[in-house]
Amino acid sequence: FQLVTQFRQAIEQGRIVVHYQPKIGLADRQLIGVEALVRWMHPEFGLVSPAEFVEAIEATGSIDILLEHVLDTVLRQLAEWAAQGVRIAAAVNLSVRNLMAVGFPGKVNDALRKHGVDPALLTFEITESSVMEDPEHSLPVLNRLHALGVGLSVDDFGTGYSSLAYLRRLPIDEIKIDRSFVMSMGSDLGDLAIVRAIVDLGHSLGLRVVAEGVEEEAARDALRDMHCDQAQGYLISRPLPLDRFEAWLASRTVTI
Ligand code: G
Ligand code: G
Ligand code: NA
Ligand code: MN
Repeated sequence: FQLVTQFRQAIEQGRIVVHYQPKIGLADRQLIGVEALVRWMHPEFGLVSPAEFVEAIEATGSIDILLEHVLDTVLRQLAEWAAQGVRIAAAVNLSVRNLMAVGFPGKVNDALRKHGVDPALLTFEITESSVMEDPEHSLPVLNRLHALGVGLSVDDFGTGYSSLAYLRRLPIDEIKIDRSFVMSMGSDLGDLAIVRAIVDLGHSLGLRVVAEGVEEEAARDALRDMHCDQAQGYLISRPLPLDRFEAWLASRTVTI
C-alpha cells in the first residue's frame, strides 16, 4: 500500500508529530495532564488531522506503527518532564484495531520500562463503540492493560450505546463526557441534564469524570459545581505543539 509507505516515511522524517492539550482539575484548576493528539505535517496538505488518516491507516492493518510512534514519543516526553521535576500525566488514544492485538499490552509494558515511566502516568482512551465492536477480544486486552497499572478511559461517552451493566464490567478508571453535550450545555437544558446524569453515573460507579469541549467559563463553573473532576477544552487551551505547550505551562501563573 502506498499510504503505508508514505506514512512510514513521514514517521522517519519526523512529520508525524504529537500535540498536547491540557486537562485541569476543576476543584483547584491545577494542570493534571495532557491528551496526546497526533498530526501529520504533510508537505502538500499542511497539518493533517488524524480524523483524515487514522481510518485509512487502520484499514491497511498497519495502525500499530502509529501507536508505537505515538507511545514512544509521549513516554519519552513524560520521562523528560519527570526528570525536570514536573509530574504530568498523558492520555493516548487507541483505535479499534489496537484493542484487538493480543501482543499490545506486552509492547506497552516494554515501552514503559524502556523509558522508565510510572504506569500511573499513562492513560489510554478508548471509545464505547470500539469496545462494543468485539468485547470477546477487547476485554482480555483491557484487563491486561489495567493489570500493568495504566489508566483506561472511555472517550466520547454518551454517544454510544453501552449498557450500564457492561460498563460496570470494564476495568476502567474514567469516562470522558462527549464534547457535543458539553459544548451545548449552556444553551440546551436537555444536554445540561445529560451532562449532570453522566457525572452522577460515573461517580456512582466509582469513576473519574472528565468533560471535554469546555469552551466557556460558564460551562467550566457549572461542571465544577456538579463536582465533575476534570476539564479539557479550548477555554483552557487548544492542542499545542510541544514548544507552545511548554510556554503555556511556564506562563501559567493565573490558573484558568
Ligand atoms: O485532534 P483532532 O480533533 O483532529 O482529533 C480527531 C480524532 O483523532 C479524535 O477522535 C482523536 O481521538 C483521534 N486521534 C488523535 N490522536 C490519535 C492517535 O494517536 N491515535 C488514534 N487512534 N486516534 C487519534
Ligand atoms: O475524539 P476525541 O475526544 O479524542 O477528540 C479530541 C479532539 O477534540 C481534539 O483533537 C481537539 O481538536 C478537539 N477539541 C478539544 N477541545 C475542544 C473544544 O473545546 N472544542 C472543540 N470544538 N473541539 C475540541
Ligand atoms: Na480522545
Ligand atoms: Mn472525545
